[in-house]
Amino acid sequence: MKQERKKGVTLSYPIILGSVAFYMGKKSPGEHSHSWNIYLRSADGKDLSYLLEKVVFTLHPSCSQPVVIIEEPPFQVTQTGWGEFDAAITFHFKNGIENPVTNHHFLKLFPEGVTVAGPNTSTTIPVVSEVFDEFLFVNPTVSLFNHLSNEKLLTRVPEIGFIDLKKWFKDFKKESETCLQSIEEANSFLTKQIDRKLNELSKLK
Ligand code: SLL
Repeated sequence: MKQERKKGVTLSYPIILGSVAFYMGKKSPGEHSHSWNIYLRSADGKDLSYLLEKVVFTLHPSCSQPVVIIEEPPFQVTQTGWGEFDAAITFHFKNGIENPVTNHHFLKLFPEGVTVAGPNTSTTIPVVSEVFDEFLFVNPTVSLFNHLSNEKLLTRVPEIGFIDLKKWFKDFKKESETCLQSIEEANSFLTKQIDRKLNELSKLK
């Protein structure tokens, strides 16, 4: 069915692609040293099932289940393994509002600069890797536009699941505020420097 579209409008929806990996230590079954989750979540804690029909996680071919299809939130896959790899994550949108889009997430098992687990590797603090991204809807359908513009509708639907993982999630809102503050400070510093130089130059004339 052809849907009416809102021309000249681009809507963005903030998302996070992430992974949380726990070293299993002595509990490791055979060669599998880690248990991990790779997931998609909304950056603002809202429910993505309005937008998504399914999410397809294409993992490394050596994984026991290399392709996992998730049709309900939470959009996550949990497995055990021994190595890091790049997972492809394909988003299939509801009612064909957009064509499917594929993105990638690198599953990190080891902390920065380390390639194997050592005797001091924690089994309780995981390696968390989260990357901020956005769904961009160019000329969105009118129903999607109305839904995403209705803040009340969105806030009423909290994100489902992720109960055990939630405490490891990064606070991107706080991070972006800190980042914005640094940019503002840098901006004001540079403006002052430029003014000073312009002042010096005007005196030379
Ligand atoms: C490496 N390039 O060599 C990477 C590949 C693949 C990891 C890592 C499989 C687990 C299973 C698994 O952990 N593969 O048997 O299901 O380090």
